[in-house]
Parts: sequence; C-alpha cells; structure tokens
Amino acid sequence: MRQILLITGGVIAAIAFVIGIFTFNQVNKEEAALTARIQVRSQVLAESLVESIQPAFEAGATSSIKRTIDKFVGDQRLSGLAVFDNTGTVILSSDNSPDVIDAELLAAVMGRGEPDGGFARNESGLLYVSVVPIIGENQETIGALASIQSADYIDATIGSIWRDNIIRFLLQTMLIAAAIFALARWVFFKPLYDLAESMRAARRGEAVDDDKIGGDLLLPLSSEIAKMTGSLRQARHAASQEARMRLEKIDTPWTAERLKEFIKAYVKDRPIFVVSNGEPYVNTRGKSGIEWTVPAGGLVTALEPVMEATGGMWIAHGAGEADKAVVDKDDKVRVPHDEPRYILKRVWLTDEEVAGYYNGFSNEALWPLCHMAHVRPVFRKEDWTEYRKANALFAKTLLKEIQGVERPLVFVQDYHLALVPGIIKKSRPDAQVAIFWHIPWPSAAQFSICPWREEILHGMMGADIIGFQTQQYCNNFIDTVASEIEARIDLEHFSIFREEHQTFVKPFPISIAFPGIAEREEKADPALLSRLGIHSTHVALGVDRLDYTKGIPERLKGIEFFFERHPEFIGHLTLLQIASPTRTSVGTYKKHADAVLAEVERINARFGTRDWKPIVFQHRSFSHAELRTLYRLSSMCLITSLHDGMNLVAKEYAAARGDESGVLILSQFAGASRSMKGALQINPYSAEETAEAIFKAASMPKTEQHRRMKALRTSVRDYNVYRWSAEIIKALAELD
Ligand code: ADQ
Repeated sequence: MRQILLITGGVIAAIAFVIGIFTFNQVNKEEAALTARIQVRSQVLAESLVESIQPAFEAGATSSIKRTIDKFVGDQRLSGLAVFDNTGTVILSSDNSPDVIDAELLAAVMGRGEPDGGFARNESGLLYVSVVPIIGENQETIGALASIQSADYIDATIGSIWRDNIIRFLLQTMLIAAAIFALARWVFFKPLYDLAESMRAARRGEAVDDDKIGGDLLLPLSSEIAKMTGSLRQARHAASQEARMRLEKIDTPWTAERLKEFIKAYVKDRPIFVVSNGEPYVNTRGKSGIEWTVPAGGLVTALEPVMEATGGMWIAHGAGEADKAVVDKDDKVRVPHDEPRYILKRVWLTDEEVAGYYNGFSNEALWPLCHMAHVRPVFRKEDWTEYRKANALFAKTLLKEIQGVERPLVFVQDYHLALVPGIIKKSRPDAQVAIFWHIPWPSAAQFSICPWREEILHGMMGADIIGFQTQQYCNNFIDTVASEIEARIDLEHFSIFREEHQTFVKPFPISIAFPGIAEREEKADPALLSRLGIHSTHVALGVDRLDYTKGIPERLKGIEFFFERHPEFIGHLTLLQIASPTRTSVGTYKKHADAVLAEVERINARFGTRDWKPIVFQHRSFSHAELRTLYRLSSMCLITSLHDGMNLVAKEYAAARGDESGVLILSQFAGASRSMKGALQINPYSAEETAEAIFKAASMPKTEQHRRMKALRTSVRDYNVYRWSAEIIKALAELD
C-alpha cells in the first residue's frame, strides 16, 4: 500500500509540474494578446475623440467638449474620460469618471507628445487608462485626453484559464491514481498475493493450481515455486501413504501424520470440538505489542499437538489481558499464531464467575477432593452456583458452534466442566461426547463428602465415554456411581446404563508428543545452567506448577536428608527446582508458595557455601525449549507428587534424553508410575526413600542408566499423545 501511494504521489507531482508550466505559458500569452487589444482599441478611440474636440479645445468651448465626451462615454461604454490642459490640470471629465489617472503617465505623454497607456485598479476592478496628447495648431502639446476603460474581462479570462486547468489537473489526477491502483493491484500485487496464497496452500498440503501461481509477471519465479510445491505435495503424499500403511501396524510409532490419517479413516470429515477451561495460547501486552505464550500445564502440553494435527475448534476461557484484542467478532482466532492450524474460540467469564467457578469450586473443592494430599476441600454454595453457571455458558457456546454439524465429536476436558456433557447430550443426543478427567478419581468414600455429588455424576454421565488416566481411577468411579446413584453397571464392558443411555468408563493414560528428529538433534547448551548459577557435577531437576499435590516440600525434605546422609555430595549436587506460579488467587496456594520459599532458604542456609547452593529455586515458567535443555543437562529428574493424575514431566524427561542417560525418580502416587517401569519409584512421604533414590541416581553406572532410560523412552514412544487421542477418537467412533 505504501508503495502504491509513493508511486501515485510521484506521478501526481510530475503532472502538477507539467500542467503548471503549460498553464503559466498560456496565461502569459493570453494576457499579452488581451493587453495589446485593449491598448489599440483605447488609443484609437481616444485619438478619434481628440480629433473631434481639438478645435473646440483651442477655442476654449468647454461646454461643447463636455457634451461631446459625455456622449462618447455613453456610446463607447467607457468608464470615464478626462481632458487636461498643458499643466496637467483636469479641465473637464465625464460624469463619475474614476480618479485613477497616473500623474507620471500624463506628464510622460505630454512631454513626449505621444500616446501611452497603462493598467490601474480601483474598487470596481481592473481598468485600462489610455492617454493621448492634444496637439495645437503650432504643433505644441496643449493638453491631453485620457480615456478609462474596464479591463475586468482580462482578469476573468485569466482566472478561467487557471480554473479550467486546475479542474483538468484534478480529473487527470483522479483518473491516473485510480489507474495506478488498479494496475498495481492487478499487475503486481495480485500475482504476489496469489503466489503467497499458493505457497500457504502448498504448506497446508492442499492442491495448488500451478497456472495460477503468480501469473506472467512472476513467471521465472513461479515456475521454480511450482516445482517446489510439486515436490512438497509429493513428499506429503508419500508421507501420508506411509502413514496409512503404518496405521494398520500396531508396532510402528504414532505421529501427527498417522493421527491425521487415522481420523480421516475413522471419523471421515467430522470436525472435532474440544472444550476446556484453560486455553492453549494466552495473549498479553508486551514491549513489542501483543504477545502470546503457552501456559504451563499438562492439559495444554497434551492437547495442543493433537489439535495441530487434527484441526477443528478448541473452546476455552479467554483469561489473558489481551485475549479480546486478537479475536474476531465471533470471539475466534486461528492458532498457533505463527502457523494457524485450528480455531481457538474464547469464552469470557466475569470476575465473579472466575472467583466462584474456577478458584472456588474447581480449585478449592474438586481439586483437593480428587487428590489425596490432605488438603481439606471447601464447599461453598455460592461457588457451586457459579460453577453451574459457567458450565452452562461453555455448553451454550459449544451448542452454537455445533449447530448444523451432523453427529459432531465433542471432547470435554477435565474437572472444571463436569456438567457440560449432560447439557450437550440433552440438546444434541446425536453428538458423540467424551470427557477426559485429567486428575485422579478418589475412592467412593472420599467422593461421598461432596454435597453436589449426584449432579456432578449425572453431568459426567451425559458423555458416551468417560476417560481416566488409570484403571484404578476407573474402578473408583464405577464404585462411586454404584454407591451414589441408581444405575445399572456392566462390569464386563465397564459401562453404566442410566435412562437408556450407556456410558463407557475407560483408562486412556495421557502422554506427550514424542520429539521429532529436529528436536532430538537440538544441542543442550550448558550455558543455561551457568546463567542460573549452577556449576555442580550433579543436577537434580524438579519441574512443576507450584501446587501442593506435587510434593515439593517433601522433595526438599528428601534433599535435606540426602545431604545429612551423604555429606560428600555437598558442593557437588544441586537441586534445580523450577516452579511456575499457579492459582495465585487461591489462599492455600499462596500459603504453600510461602512455605516452600521459606524451606528453600532454610536448607540453603544450612548447607550452602560461599559459591554453592544446595537448591536453586526458579519461581517462573520456562519455555519448552529451555525445559528440554535442562532435562538433557540434569543427571536426574525428581517427581515427588503426593497424588497426580499422570505427570507429564516424567514423560518429557524421558523423551528429552536421546542420549539414554539420566535417572527418573518417580512417586508411586503419580499415574505415570504405572507404565514408566525404568524409574526409581519412591514414596515421597518418606524423606529417607527420596534421599536414597537421589544417592542411587547420582552413583548409578552408565550401563544401568541406559537400560532404565531405554525402557522409559520406549514406554513414552509407544504410547504418545497421538496414540492417546487416537484411542479416544476410535472409542467414540466405534459407538456407531
Ligand atoms: P498438571 O498438574 O499441570 O496437569 P503435569 O502433567 O506434570 O501436571 O504437566 C505439567 C506441564 O506443565 C508439563 O508439560 C510441564 O513441562 C509444564 N510445566 C510445569 N512447570 C513448568 C514451568 N515452570 N515452566 C514451564 N512449563 C512448566 C494435569 C494433571 C496431571 C496430568 C496432566 C495431563 O494434574 O496429572 O498429567 O493434567 O493430563
């Protein structure tokens, strides 16, 4: 656009210059011709009058001269006439003759005895004054006659020439600007846009019409690009063929490509709608304008690669300060921002709803209710009211989006939205709905303390499939249903019949996207550890949200006990604890954060030396790339959750260790402990066990590390997040 304006501006300036010069010339010529004409006419008139009044002038017959000049003025439509004696004094003048005669002009005419003239201006406009000498019989100048004529038409003619040319200039400018815009658009910009669009389409793997790439103007470039997009298509085709083949084989790894093919095969073109509280991208205002970040948390880590692979729509709460600024009128934005692959639709909640539904019922009631971490759930009626309202709002938003979509696939996430499946199924019985519970499901006895347990269970059972992380949580759920509501339980198929609706309860252990080759080959730059002030031989790494279920105080106790038992490691081993702030508006979390920080300080004061600290505590989020580097640089990763649905950090650690080194210390209360057999399992409540595991990891021979890490990596590679979502989608599709 700027370029078009520059070109147009340049052309207009050139036209203005040319038209200006031409107009100036034309005006000069016209002015000269009109002046000559008025000069001649005035002089001829004045001379003819002088001839007729000369005898009377010499005879001093003033009254006869007066009559003659008055008549002449009337006949010739002059503005005035005046007769002067040889001293330059007016003897006679016509009625209302303007007083514009220049004394110098008069003196010059009488001195030379020759006629002359000039322009004058008064309030009535431009005038031409012609002065003719009156010559006596002795050939001496005896007086002069001045005729005054209106020359307004010269002004008018010059003005109209300027006006006409300015109008011509404006018309030409408009026409030329329009022509330049049209030409630039069609000849230059359109081919460029087409080219960019073709490349985008090729990148998305869509068919590109090669003839349309760039048009004639960009022929040399477009033929090269056509070849490139052709090869890209071939590569994609080959990859998808390969994926189709692999689809049939159980023992080949699941990839984004394979998931895409799988979805095509199983659900054809039915779009997938994901609904969760947390959003995959948060927009904030930064120094360079609106920025985006991926929030720390297991749900996003798992689902984002799936959505990138499958497309569709993700509905989530827009909690970022600049979230509203980037959505369209339907509250949608295409993400990832740098390479859009699916639609994120944001739901807006009031502060009151966030306080009651999210901080209150979700995080102060359901979260502690489902986790055995000895934090008492808080059940407030007003939080429950907000929870119901917010669930209804998410469901309403989804129902609007699935209007007109036949048998939509709906995938509801987590404990924040337990009531959504019920609401959806009521309005759209044809929708196939799954809900995945990312956190543990407690025992029936523990769940029975919830005052609104029945409504929660009914809401969840609106789903066709309820997924949990482990078989144990499925068992707990079935027990809970059996003891709380009237329903028929089919233990053979692990399903529940209620009001003619069948809900299957199945374990789907969540995972991560196993890294591709590019990530595997990334170098782990040790400078990151130096920047964090860590120079120890051994680094024990902890990566968690600062949540009381993650057992960070227990981990600190473990490390303290380790240094007590093995003082030879003082100065040589550092615990790097990365803890991203989480749920900071909830009182329990604030207290927990303060307690953890105080413990870190206490232990650092107890064992720290001048240039070494036993614990480096980072109270912030790190990027995925930074985390990968830290996973690779640490000798062990510590997971000490008191209770955890799965724990993806354990899987991320194994996935990052392409060198098959490093040791995973894993709590027996994390869902991940079911499948991650190469880990050193611990009971995090026992500081001794944790300390011994740290010692074992720090002294473990490389061969044992390789053996264990190989097993861990195989478990993650074989059951990655693509397989997780494929299994859920398959279970949904098989309901038909
Ligand atoms: P979370 O409780 O959030 O998830 P987890 O599974 O460990 O727990 O996932 C945490 C994710 O956040 C990981 O991807 C990790 O890399 C990231 N993360 C943590 N701290 C971070 C930091 N400081 N900076 C950047 N990233 C950080 C819930 C359940 C889990 C379950 C998941 C998925 O509580 O039990 O495994 O959902 O279902």
